Amino acid sequence: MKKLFFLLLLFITMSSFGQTFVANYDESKMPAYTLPDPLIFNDGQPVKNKDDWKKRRTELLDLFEKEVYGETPAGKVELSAVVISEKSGLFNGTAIRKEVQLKLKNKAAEVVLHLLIYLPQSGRKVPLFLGYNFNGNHTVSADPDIAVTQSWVRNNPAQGITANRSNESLRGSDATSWPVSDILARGYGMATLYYGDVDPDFDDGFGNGVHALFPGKRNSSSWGSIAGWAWGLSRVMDWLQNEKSIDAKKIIVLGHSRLGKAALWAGINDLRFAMVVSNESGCGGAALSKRIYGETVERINSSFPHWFCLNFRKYNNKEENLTVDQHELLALIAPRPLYVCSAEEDRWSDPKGEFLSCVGASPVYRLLGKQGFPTLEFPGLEQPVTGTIGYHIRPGKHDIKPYDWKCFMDFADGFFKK
Ligand code: GTR
Repeated sequence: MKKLFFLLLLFITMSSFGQTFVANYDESKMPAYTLPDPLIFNDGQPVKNKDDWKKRRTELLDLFEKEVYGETPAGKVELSAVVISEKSGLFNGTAIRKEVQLKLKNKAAEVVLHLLIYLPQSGRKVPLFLGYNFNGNHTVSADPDIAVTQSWVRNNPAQGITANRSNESLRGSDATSWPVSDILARGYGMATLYYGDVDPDFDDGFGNGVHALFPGKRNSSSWGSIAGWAWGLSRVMDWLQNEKSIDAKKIIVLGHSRLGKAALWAGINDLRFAMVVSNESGCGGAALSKRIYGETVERINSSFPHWFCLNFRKYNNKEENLTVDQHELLALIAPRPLYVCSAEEDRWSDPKGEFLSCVGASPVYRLLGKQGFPTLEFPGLEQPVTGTIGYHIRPGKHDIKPYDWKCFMDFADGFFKK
């Protein structure tokens, strides 16, 4: 009997491993699909004016919460901050670097975030980019003073990461993603923190990270990690907005890849963010789901079962049943400026699907009296197109590069440096 059970288990395991996922990269093999219209209410009535949009926005937000990212708990936390280090005179006497510890606390738990901030030393209030980093603040710059993250990180024996702890050897390893001196030279500040401080990126049943602050029974629309990361960005905003050298009305939230998905959701839920940047956020980010190109809903839910709410799994291989698509997600940022970028070789993130999302979000911007996205034509490489929504595709792989940053800043200049 035991042997039979074992054989059965072996069979089930082997057959599930046997189903290798083959991504579709052929436009001609995409299903025919119709995108839902962001300007039609769920009951079929048209959205005619700005007041109608307010109601429609609530409807759409509710759908994305319940069916995709999960609902963020309404409970509050206490926030306290301690400046851990502060150094001025960096970059030839032009900049200040600060490390700030933010403690989020309530009766259930305490979560500690470590913020790394660079500000021009001008003393003027500056616009600022806020975004998560993937591997810890010490990877953002080779500066030996930045504390090595003590939070959980994914093991990577090739980099000497074992026992889920980072180390000195990674210092500055992600510096090309954070061109600090360029950012400062253009008059922007920059704040970053390790996303694993907010929620370690593995499926632990939502016991750790910010989920621990709101324990209790979970249901099919309880929040996942992306919503947790987005919420964390808002808590950082709570603190940044009172900083005297930061212009609280010009804080831009940005992110690459999974952190781009989190930046989008943060910008949507927190209207204090003045602009949003999605860099190659792909499936569950800026890319349309219904195209079935590159990463799919089924694939993302199986690789990362903790990112979205359980309801999102209803759409595994059934994208046609989604009543929303990601152009409507982008529309929820309106009328604020939004910049989306793709990379040519990053087909997994579906560059065309990201571009079409910008096109699809545009009518909402126009209803609100903004330009939206100025073209229906997919632009050439390194030819940014900009309205209130901006987009570019650059050559190369899935990454965030100084060129991308240059484009975000060119775009942001148009709104914040007038
Ligand atoms: C991939 C995932 C993408 C994207 C990416 C990243 O493995 O499939 O959705 O988020 O990770 O964050 O680098």
